[in-house]
Amino acid sequence: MTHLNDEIQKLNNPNCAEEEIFYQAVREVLHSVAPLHLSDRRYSLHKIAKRMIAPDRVIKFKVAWMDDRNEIQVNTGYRIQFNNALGPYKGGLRFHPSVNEGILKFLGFEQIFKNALTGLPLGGAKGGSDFDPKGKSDFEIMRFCNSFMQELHKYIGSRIDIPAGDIGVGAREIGYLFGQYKKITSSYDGVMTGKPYFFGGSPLRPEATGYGVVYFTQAMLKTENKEGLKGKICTVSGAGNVAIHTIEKLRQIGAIVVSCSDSGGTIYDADGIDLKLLKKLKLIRCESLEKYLNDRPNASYTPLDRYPDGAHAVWNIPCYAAFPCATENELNGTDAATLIANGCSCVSEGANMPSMPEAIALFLEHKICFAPAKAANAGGVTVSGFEMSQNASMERWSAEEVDAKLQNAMQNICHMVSTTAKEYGSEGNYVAGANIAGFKRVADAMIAEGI
Ligand code: NDP
Ligand code: 2IT
Repeated sequence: MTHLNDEIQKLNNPNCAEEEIFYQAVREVLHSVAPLHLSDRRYSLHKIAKRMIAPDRVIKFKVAWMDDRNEIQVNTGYRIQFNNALGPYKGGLRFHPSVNEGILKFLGFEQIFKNALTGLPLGGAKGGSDFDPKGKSDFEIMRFCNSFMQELHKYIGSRIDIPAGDIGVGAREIGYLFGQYKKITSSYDGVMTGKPYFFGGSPLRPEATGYGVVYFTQAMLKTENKEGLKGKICTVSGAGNVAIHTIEKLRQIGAIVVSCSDSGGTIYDADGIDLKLLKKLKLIRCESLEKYLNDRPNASYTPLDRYPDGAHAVWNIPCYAAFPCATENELNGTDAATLIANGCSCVSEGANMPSMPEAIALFLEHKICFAPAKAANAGGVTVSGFEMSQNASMERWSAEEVDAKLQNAMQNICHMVSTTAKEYGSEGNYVAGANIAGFKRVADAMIAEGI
């Protein structure tokens, strides 16, 4: 335990503001795994916490590319290979102006445990760039991806490190990145997941994260003897890949989804979000959500992402279940208190670490069914794992097969998380269950593999 306490102590004095978000993620995991350390001395003896917090390597590189005006632009690229105790490094790439080393370290750290929970042989990694794809032409995106891969290809491989998508990286970007990797190496292998179906992608990979969130939530509500989602009002934040497919699956099972949001504002549509319209606006045209009102005048749009008191418009809407699916730290203590006061029974995280620590504390205190990201959104990387299997064996699975396997995987994760929480004295606390179960799997492999 001294070793664990030493590591926790250091986290209270982060030496760099950029790293604070990483420390936020680390603090939560280390606090959760204290009972594990008490029950088994090996984790302290092998200094697992100290070793787990340090990424295996941080790769940082320059990405110079030519824009449409023939001007040279320079961005920074990263790949953080965090831990490969369980399998090759695996995790997405994020292209967003906010990207820095601290954000990618938090995402890579979380990915280790999420991937461990899937039960697949996958290590944890994350990467990306401060490049902003918004407003760029297809050719600019292609030239940026080509330059990015010019450097990244040295560090990845289907048995080494397999990147995928995340914010700002979808099928188009994966296509360009994969194409450039193939050109440089002459190797047609499963070095990336999230590829379009017609050249090696898995059916349902685009849908997998959002569908998985709903499958996990259904399993959690059943385990906790709570009412299901059918006929219930649900709120969703975000309007990207994860949000859209969460909304799609919620609608398929008969829930009523009344909100979505983007970085500019929030839509509230009491009649239920028009999914076809949302897809047209965000997946095809990349428009502001405000345009939703042109077709649905009875809906409302709140342009401010946050009210002056720090509350978020999405979480002001009364609901049975809330699904934060946009980005990290998008749901604060005020939002959590409002959700609880309005009778919310369940919060399920589609985004990575969307709830701030004070929000999570309130959810747990009030016995809200709370599904933490590393368990609830593991469906995306699970189907990435299925894509790797299909590529390696030169097989194609049907959408029905992938869907059945995804449902099974999310139910298994839910079972493991809830039984682990119970075993370590925190029944119903899925944060503790997910952190302990994920940490234990990785830690046991690290001990067995030696230093
Ligand atoms: P997309 O790029 O498809 O969509 C992101 C959405 O979030 C957009 O609606 C975007 O708004 C909004 N958004 C992004 N940054 C901010 C911000 N700083 N403030 C407010 N809104 C913001 O990304 P994904 O849907 O793929 O990812 C969403 C979340 O899910 C992320 O946390 C990601 O890490 C996580 N995740 C993704 C997985 C995947 O398979 N893609 C798997 C597991 C987790 P706008 O349109 O205005 O930019
Ligand atoms: O956060 C995530 O799990 C992802 N962005 C998907 C990772 C993957 O390798 O599919």
